[in-house]
Amino acid sequence: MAAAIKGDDDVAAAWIGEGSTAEADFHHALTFAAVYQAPVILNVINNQWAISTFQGFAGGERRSFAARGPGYGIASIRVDGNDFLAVHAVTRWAAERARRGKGPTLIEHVTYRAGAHSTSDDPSRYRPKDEWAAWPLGDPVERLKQHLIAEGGWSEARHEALEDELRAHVDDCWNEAVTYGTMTEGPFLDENELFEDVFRDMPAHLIEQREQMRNLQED
Ligand SMILES: Cc1ncc(C[n+]2csc(CCOP(=O)(O)OP(=O)(O)O)c2C)c(N)n1
Repeated sequence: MAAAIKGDDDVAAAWIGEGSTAEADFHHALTFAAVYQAPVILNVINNQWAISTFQGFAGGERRSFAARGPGYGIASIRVDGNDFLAVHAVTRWAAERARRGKGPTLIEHVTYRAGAHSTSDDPSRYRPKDEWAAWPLGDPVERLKQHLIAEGGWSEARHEALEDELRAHVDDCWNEAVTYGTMTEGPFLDENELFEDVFRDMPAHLIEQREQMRNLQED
């Protein structure tokens, strides 16, 4: 909204999981965006799973997530989220609309979370182990690669070289990052700081908790 008020052509973009669309905050955001015609792109990443909860729980089997936009007067579109060029095209369209003062756009990206939600998640507990293999839309990088090779602008050799280059770049970044510390090796923060800089006057329950922590540290 700051960009719109200042007359800049900046555009804001947000990403949210399909599961989180069932939280009230999502609808506050749609109302705000529609009422103020905010120059924003609201991306719903429908990866079929909200940890162990299938997207149908959030209503995705009755209507698409994109269909939630028109009720608010928001232009909306559903895209194959594993098709790089399609995602690029709709995002450009949405950004141009926002820049021209035509307000928000809702984009539903249909995709699939092939791996676990997090390191503590075990997907085999709530869905077939081989479900990912049946997902028809395919790996987006592989699809783009095949497409570009078919168009004549890319090759297996160039792809491999780029992968090596990117892998080396990620390794370099990792090696640099660990020079600043790691979760297991430190440097560790002073836990007493946990209670500071939140309230001007520390409330009684925090003073009590800090006391409890100090007692534990002494034990
Ligand atoms: C209000 C609230 N309830 C529950 C959680 C726990 N939680 C963390 S991630 C997650 C699943 C989110 O799924 P989705 O919105 O589809 O996003 P994705 O993880 O697929 O990107 C849940 C339930 C939370 N963070 N906040």
